[in-house]
Amino acid sequence: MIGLFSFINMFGVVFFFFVVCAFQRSLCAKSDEVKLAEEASKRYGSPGPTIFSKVIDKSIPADIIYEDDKCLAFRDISPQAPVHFLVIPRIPIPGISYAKDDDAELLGHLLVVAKNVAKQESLSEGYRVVINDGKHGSQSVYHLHIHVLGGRQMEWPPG
Ligand code: DGP
Repeated sequence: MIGLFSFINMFGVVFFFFVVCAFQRSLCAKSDEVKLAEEASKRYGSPGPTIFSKVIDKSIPADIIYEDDKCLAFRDISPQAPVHFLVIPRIPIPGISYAKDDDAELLGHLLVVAKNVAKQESLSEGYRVVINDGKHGSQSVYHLHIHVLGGRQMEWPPG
């Protein structure tokens, strides 16, 4: 009987420990996103969260084809070419026109990732890299993103 009690107690302690760890992990993941959003709002104004924040925190599904500590690449939901992916920074800069001069390293990193993922996607014949900005640029999601389109012949000028 005592043996059964101590088994149940031990199981309870292990279960409690497991729940606390899981809770702490989820708090850490969230606080990273919150920290980035706070930093972004100080540097770039107060952008509202966009759908891409949900892609980053994985609360909505996306076909993510690359990620590191600074950025993600994922397939566009409405592809305009056989291969069409977006590269976005984790920090929610609203658009390229909001970027600061000292963001040069991050902006360079996004382009290097765009080039590497294009290679990973076998775009050996070339591709187009596009950043839409603001109203005249027909930007629809106000979280900086680089479009990479390939797998067909592109035309010029763009519409
Ligand atoms: P732009 O017009 O440059 O702001 O392009 C925004 C792109 O984002 C557009 O091509 C469609 C894509 N997009 C919008 N919402 C989602 C989404 O929830 N998931 C994915 N994968 N792409 C999205």
